Amino acid sequence: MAGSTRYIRYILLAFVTLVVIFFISSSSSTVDDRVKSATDLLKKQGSLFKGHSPSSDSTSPSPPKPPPRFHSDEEHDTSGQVLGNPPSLSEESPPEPMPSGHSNATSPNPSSQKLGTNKQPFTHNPVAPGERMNATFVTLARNSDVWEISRSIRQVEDRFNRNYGYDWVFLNDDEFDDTFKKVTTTLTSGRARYGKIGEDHWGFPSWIDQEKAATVREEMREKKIIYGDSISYRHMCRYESGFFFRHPLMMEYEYYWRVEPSIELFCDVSYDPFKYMAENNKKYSFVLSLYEYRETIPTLWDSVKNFTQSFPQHIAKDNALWWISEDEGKNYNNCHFWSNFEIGSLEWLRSDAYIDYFTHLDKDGGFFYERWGDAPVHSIAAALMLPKDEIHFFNDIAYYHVPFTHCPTGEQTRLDLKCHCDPSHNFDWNGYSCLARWYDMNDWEKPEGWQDEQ
Ligand SMILES: Nc1nc2c(ncn2[C@@H]2O[C@H](COP(=O)(O)OP(=O)(O)O)[C@@H](O)[C@H]2O)c(=O)[nH]1
Ligand SMILES: [Mg+2]
Repeated sequence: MAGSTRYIRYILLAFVTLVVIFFISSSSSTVDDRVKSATDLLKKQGSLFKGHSPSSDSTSPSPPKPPPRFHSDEEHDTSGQVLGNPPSLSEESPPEPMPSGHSNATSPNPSSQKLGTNKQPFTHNPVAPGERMNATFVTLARNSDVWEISRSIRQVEDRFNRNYGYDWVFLNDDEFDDTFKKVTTTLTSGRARYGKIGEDHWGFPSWIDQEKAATVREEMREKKIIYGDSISYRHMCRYESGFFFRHPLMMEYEYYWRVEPSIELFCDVSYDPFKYMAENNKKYSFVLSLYEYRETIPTLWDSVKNFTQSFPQHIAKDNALWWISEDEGKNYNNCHFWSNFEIGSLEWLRSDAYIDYFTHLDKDGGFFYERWGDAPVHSIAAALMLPKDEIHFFNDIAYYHVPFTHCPTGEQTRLDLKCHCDPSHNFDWNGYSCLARWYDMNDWEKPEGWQDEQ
C-alpha cells in the first residue's frame, strides 16, 4: 500500500511540474506578443517613432550624432566680423526629406503661427543697425577668475553685446593663460584682447613707506576690515583709480564699460548705452550707489580738499557736490557710485583734470596707508569735476554684484525689457543707498512704487 501511494505522489508531482512549465512559457510569450502588438499599433499610428523610417523595426535608438562643428577659421575669430555671419556647419549634410506621408521629426508649434505683434521671431545674433562707438568692455581679472568672468560675459553678451559685437579688453598684472584666453575668446562676440599691466602701473610707488603700509595692514586685519590686510587689493584699487584707461590697449578707445566677475544683467539692454553716452554728452554713469565703509578712507576727503585748493580750475560749475557732502564740502558723506559697474568716457579719465586729481591723491599715499577704493575715488572726481548732468543713472540696466541688486522700479519697464530680477531685492530705495539723494539733488520725481521698496 505504502509503495503505490508513493507512485501516485510521484505521478502527481510530475504532472504539477509539467503544468507549471507550460504556464510559465505560455505566459511569457503572451507578454511579448502584447508588447509587440502595442508597438505595432503605435508605429501604425506614427506616434512612437515619428521621423524614423517605416522599414526600421529596431526598438533601440540610433546613436546620437556628433554636435555640429564650426569651421575652424571662425572658432577663434578675433576680427570682430563674426556678427551677421552665422558660423556655417562643416560638411553637415542637409536633413533628408521625409518619405511622403510622414511628418517631420518635430512638428511645428501650432501657437507659433499665432504670436502677437509684440513677439519677434527668434534669430541668432541679429546685428543691431547703426554705427558703433569707439568703445570697449574692460575687465581686470586674474587667471583664476576665468569661470566667474565667463558667467558675466555670457550675461552681457546675451542681454546686449551679441547684437553689437563690441570689443572686450582683458587686463591682468600677470600673463593670461591659454584657458582664460580660449574660454573668453569663445564667449565674446567682438574682438577679445589681452593686455599685461606694466610694473610701473602695478606696485608700490617709490614714495610709499613700506613699514608704515605694513603696520596699517596689520591694524586693519585686527579690525577685520574687508580686504584690510590685502596688498593685491590695494594695487587693484590704485590701478582702477588711475591707470586702466592709460593701458596701451585702452588708449585706442573713447568709451568703456567695466565688467567684473560674477555679475548679473537682469534685463535686455535694448539700445546702445555707449551711443547714449556719446549723443547725450555723458561722461560717467552708474546703476548702484551706496555709502562707503568709513574706516577705509579716513583722510580721503582731506586729500580731496587740498586738491580743490591747488586746482580750483578743475572744479565744474554745476557739479554734484550736494550729493557727496551735506555741509557744502566740509565733510564727505561717503556716498559713492559703485564702480564695479561703470560706463564712462576714457577721454575724461585721461583729461588733465582727472590726471591732476589722481596724481595728487596718489602722492598722499592713501591707497596704501589706508585702503582707498576706486569707487569713492572715481565718484568724488565725477561729482566735483563734471557738471552733474554729465553723470547718468542707467535705470534700465538691471544689475547685480554681490550683495546688491538694481532692479528697475516699475513693472512695465521690467516687462518691456524682459527682466528676471526680483523687485523685492531692489536696493535703490534702501536706507543705505544714495539714489534717493541723487533724485533729490536733481529735483526728480521718484518712480511710482518706490516707497514700497524702501
Ligand atoms: N589681475 C588682477 N585682477 C584683480 C586682482 N584683484 C582683483 N582683481 C580684479 O579686480 C576686480 C575687483 O576685484 P573683486 O575681487 O571683484 O573686488 P570686490 O568686488 O571689491 O570684492 C575684479 O575684476 C577682479 O577680477 C589681482 O590681484 N590681479
Ligand atoms: Mg567684484
